[in-house]
Amino acid sequence: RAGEYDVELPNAERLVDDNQLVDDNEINTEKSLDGDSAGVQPIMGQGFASGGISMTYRSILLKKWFQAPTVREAKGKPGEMGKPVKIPADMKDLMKEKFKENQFNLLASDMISLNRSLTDVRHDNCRHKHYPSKLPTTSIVIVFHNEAWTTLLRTVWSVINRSPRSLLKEIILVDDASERDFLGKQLEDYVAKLPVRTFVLRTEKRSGLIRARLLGAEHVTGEVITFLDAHCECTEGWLEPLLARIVQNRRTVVCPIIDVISDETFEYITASDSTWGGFNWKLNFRWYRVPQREMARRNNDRTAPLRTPTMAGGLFSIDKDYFYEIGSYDEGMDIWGGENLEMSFRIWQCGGILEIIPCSHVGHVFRDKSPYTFPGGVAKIVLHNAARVAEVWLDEWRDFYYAMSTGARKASAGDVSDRKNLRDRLKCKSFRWYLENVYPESLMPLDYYYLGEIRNAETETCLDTMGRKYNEKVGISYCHGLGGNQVFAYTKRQQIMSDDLCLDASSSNGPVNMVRCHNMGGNQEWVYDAEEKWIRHTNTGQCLQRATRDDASTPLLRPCNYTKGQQWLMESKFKW
Ligand code: LR7
Ligand code: MN
Repeated sequence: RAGEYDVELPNAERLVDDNQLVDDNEINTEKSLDGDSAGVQPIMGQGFASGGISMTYRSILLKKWFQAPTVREAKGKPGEMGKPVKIPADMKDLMKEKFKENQFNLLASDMISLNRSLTDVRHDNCRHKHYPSKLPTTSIVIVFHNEAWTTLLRTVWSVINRSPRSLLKEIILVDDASERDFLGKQLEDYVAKLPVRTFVLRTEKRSGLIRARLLGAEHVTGEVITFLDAHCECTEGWLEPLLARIVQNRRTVVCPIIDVISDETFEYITASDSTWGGFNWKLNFRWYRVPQREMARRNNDRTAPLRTPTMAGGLFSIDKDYFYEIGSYDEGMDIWGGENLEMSFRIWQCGGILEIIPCSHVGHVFRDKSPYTFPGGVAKIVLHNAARVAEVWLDEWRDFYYAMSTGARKASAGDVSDRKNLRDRLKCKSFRWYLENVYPESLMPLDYYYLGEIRNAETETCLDTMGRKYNEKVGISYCHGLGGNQVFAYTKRQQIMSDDLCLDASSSNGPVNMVRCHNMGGNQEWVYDAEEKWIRHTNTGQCLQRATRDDASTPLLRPCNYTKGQQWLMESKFKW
């Protein structure tokens, strides 16, 4: 329904999905799946070719390291080398039943070795890169609520098996009030026997992933904190390039490429290396194609660090002291959501750098639904967290967020004064600076004349996306004044946009469609004449006109004729 907030369920979209513009052929299929990476190739210890250790890094603490040995394929076992697991037909019912526990194929996960082998998915040029022979140590922090045994421990084992041992200070598991027995003493006994110091911390009550991570971070003794979700698999050479980048500049926060572990088959699927993080008006994290300008900045080297406007949030490394200097996390955020964008904006606006390191690959089980409860309701929690982001970091662009729904306007951000003080204390730059310098491609336009409803003067109806998707006609309906589908921005680039959709016409009699904004004028350029109140389509010279009785659902494109049916009011300047 119009104006109602459709809360995006916590189903972080897959990297290889929808029109996120990722080519299929970038999924890596070229590698032989049989043991081509078996055998150790020691390339370490011989100094470093590029960069060097920055003087700001506390170099006395750097450890000499040697590459971890490759995990060999256990021939004949399910899922080895990242292959998909096939469930026998007579087990399909059991499989469906178990799927509900974690919203992934638990039966498949349980069949796979905790030490399963994977292919070396890195770009060829990554394998020959040299990193400093001394790197900082890291502690791995993994928070979980009701995680499955096999996914949790496969995460832990993949860290142990594929990280240079001397760089691995400890693995800290933070149990966020799970209700599963095996995550109690059984887990503690198990991790006590691991070859790397590993221990379990527990939150007293369900505190959400943000505060659980803060608890884990307090116990970190390594120089760098590396956060992982509890259903990941680290691949060969994942850690070295992350740590090496931090050594060069300790204000760099680095993420691996997040590959896809299928929630259905547990197949390991390499993700695109030309994708970065963005966000929409609702403040949902989204993957988008990396623009040409960033490719050019990297001299078209696909293995060079990629500056990303935002991060997905679950998998990253950060210098421990820097983590606290820059304000760790917002403790006022509950359960899930928002912290990824909050940290992204904070890093960029307060003098840091956020990067994806393409030579580091870690798989993550992406799922469609969240398996756990959101005490108090999903909408309430997610909107509360997002409102905190908007209030503290977005300046006037917070209007775009609030415009999208009454739900967002009603959800309370709570007290954000501490976070605003932090922003002042760190002398962070404005959101305008961020849009200009970090993310000019953002869906939030840098300059815009208007944000609000667009009302026809004759019929008192308003342009309305009707919640329709790409390449469908724009709608028109009675003005409800609730924002959401009836909110449009008229931008300085002369687009009429709603989130990622722009009004677009390709022939002089319409229709007027909603097409993904391309920011290149053309069929998406409209001139609003504030005197005459007409909206003229530049390419066709035609004017936007109210709907007719024959088809009351969509406005028309007709020769300009000075009638009231072609007058549009942009007056409800959006106030939340
Ligand atoms: O109350 C909770 N307590 C927890 O400890 C809720 C969750 N958790 C744990 C949970 O068990 C898991 O280990 O927190 C971790 C993340 O939760 P997920 O796996 O349900 O989140 P996600 O993978 O769907 O969501 C992404 O966005 C989140 C926003 O809050 C976090 O930043 C996640 O870490 C993040 N995951 C990734 O970045 C992996 C790539 C996904 C994408 C895009
Ligand atoms: Mn996850």
